[in-house]
This record gives sequence, structure tokens and C-alpha cells, in this order.
Amino acid sequence: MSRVTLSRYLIEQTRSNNTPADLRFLIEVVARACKEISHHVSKGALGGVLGSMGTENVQGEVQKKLDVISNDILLEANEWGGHLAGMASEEMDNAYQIPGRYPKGAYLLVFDPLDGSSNIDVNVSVGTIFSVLRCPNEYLSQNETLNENAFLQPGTEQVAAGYAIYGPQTMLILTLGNGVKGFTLDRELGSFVLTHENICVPETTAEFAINMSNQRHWEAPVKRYVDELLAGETGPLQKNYNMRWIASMVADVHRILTRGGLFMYPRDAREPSKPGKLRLMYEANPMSFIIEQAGGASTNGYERILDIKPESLHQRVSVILGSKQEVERVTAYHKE
Ligand code: AHM
Ligand code: MG
Repeated sequence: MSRVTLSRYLIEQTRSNNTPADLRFLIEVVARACKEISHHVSKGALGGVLGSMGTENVQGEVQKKLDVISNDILLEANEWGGHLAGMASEEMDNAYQIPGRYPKGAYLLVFDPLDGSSNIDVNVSVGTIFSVLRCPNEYLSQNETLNENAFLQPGTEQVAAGYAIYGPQTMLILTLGNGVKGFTLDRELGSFVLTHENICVPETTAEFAINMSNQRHWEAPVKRYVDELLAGETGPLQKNYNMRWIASMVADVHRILTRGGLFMYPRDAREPSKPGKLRLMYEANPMSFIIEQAGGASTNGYERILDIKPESLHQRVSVILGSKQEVERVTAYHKE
């Protein structure tokens, strides 16, 4: 049986699903950048890429060398192809303009270049998360300066989303809005090969993921729900639950796409001004699009994440996503 590479899959999508050619090109370029990031991540200490840069990003987080390397790789790969009007990233304060010497395209690319930064130096899976939006018409002319407002579209407007996971295997998970496909990097071929045709999140689960060390800071509905999970067979849910927390959202979400589960990073009382830790535009939205396309659900406890109208590029949000039945249960507790 012939192997379906990402390129072939994308060409077939342009034929059968009217995926525009420039979107196909954009995804190909992002995938190529992810291969390069994967190469740097895998070198670790041999490549001199571990450790910190000694700088902070706009959110006051220490930047690791690989955060910055990955950001640069994505910018350089995507700026010249003519398929983008601009980019935005966890590692950049403001929207990135396509330099005037290059043509401007119809799309916006938003990314977390290397998610799971706390795991980089300990050789645990990390990844790249990306989201593709259409650029509003008023920003499309070559002379128009792009600003943050162009990006502030709800997640329902995403035309594609995906992530690359750099683990024991490098994989690319992709949705174009018609289901979720998984590709594994064949290092000998140098290509992503379709290995997971139709990724589905089971509706029920007995596994949850949350950073339990924040328990005393949670709001009442999350405390109640996790207490019920911990009570197991003897509690109101009448079954035992297992817990996993990798602290790389890509790896936790990847497990959920593979065998089901519930992932929560709820808002808590540590920093009352921030509605959660994770960022809406380049973490929660792309992951929610993927999870919904795989049959799961994703809310902030009160509403569907994809319906939230963003107010700023680096906006934070509570995230509850995964197997539908459990997401619905904990969302209902918030509404009571
Ligand atoms: P990062 O983008 O700086 O890596 O932060 C996001 C990560 C997520 O991947 C993960 O779910 C979470 O932060 C882990 O946070 P904590 O260390 O508080 O458990
Ligand atoms: Mg991140």
C-alpha cells in the first residue's frame, strides 16, 4: 500500500474539499519548520540548545534558548512565501509584519513555537501549536500596517489548526475543519506520513489531567469536581479515575486524542487578574478546534472556548477540554 504523505494529503484536500492552494502551501511550510524545530530539540545538549536565554517574553516568563530558536525558525520559514499577512506568537509582544520586500497573503498565523518550556531541559515531550485565521480585508493591502485587531477573531473563525509533538516520535496533528488527521515524521524519508486517519476522542473516560499542586487556589466548581474524581468508586461518580499531568499541553492533549481523558487548567486565585494560565489565541483555540473536530468538547467552565471573542493577543483563559461527558459535567458545576 502506498504511503500518504502530508503533501499528498493536502493536494487531495484541495481537490476534494476545496482547500485553497495557498492554505495548502502555508501548512506545508509550517510542517517544514516543525521538522527543523524537531531536529534542534532532538540534539539537546549536543547542539548547545538547552538552558535559558536570560530574557523574558511579554508575559514575564523566562525564555529558553529553544523557545527563541523555534520562534525564529517559524518566522523565517513563513515570511517570504506570500501566503501570510502577518504572524503572532507567544514569544513576541506585538503582531509581526511581513517585511515590505515580500508579497502579502490572505492568512494570519498564530503560534506557540515551543509549548511545554518547563520540560525542554528534562527531555520530556514538548511541541509547537499553531492556528490559521483569514486576514480581514481592511488589512490586506500591501501598504496597510497590520495591528493586533486583525487577529482578534473567535476560534470558530480558524480555517486550520494543529500541533507538532516532539516526543519518542515527532508527529503532526492537523485539522482543516473536517476531522483530525495524524502524521508521523519518517526521518529516513524526511516526510510526515499519514498514520492516524480518523482521530476520535472517546466520549467517556476514567482519566484526568490537572496540576494538583494548585488545588488550594481553585474555584469551588473545580474543587467539587476533583473531590468527586478522587473519591472514586465510593463517591457520587461511582468509578475510579486515574491521573496524569505532563505539564506540556501538547503531550496531555495528545494522550487525550489517543485514549480519551479530561484536561483542565482552570483559573485560580494566585493571580486574580488573570483568567487562567493558558493563552486563548495560540494554545486554547487551536487545541479546542482539534478536540471538537475529534468529537470532544472544550469550555472555560461557562462557555465554549471557540465562541470567546478575544480582547488581546496574549489573553489568558481557563481551559477544560477532552471527553465530552466529563467536560459537560464540570461545565454544568460552574453554571449551578
Ligand atoms: P509554556 O507555553 O510557557 O510552555 O506554558 C504552557 C504550559 C502548558 O503546556 C502546560 O499545560 C502548562 O503550561 C503547565 O503549567 P504548570 O507548570 O503550571 O503545571
Ligand atoms: Mg505554551
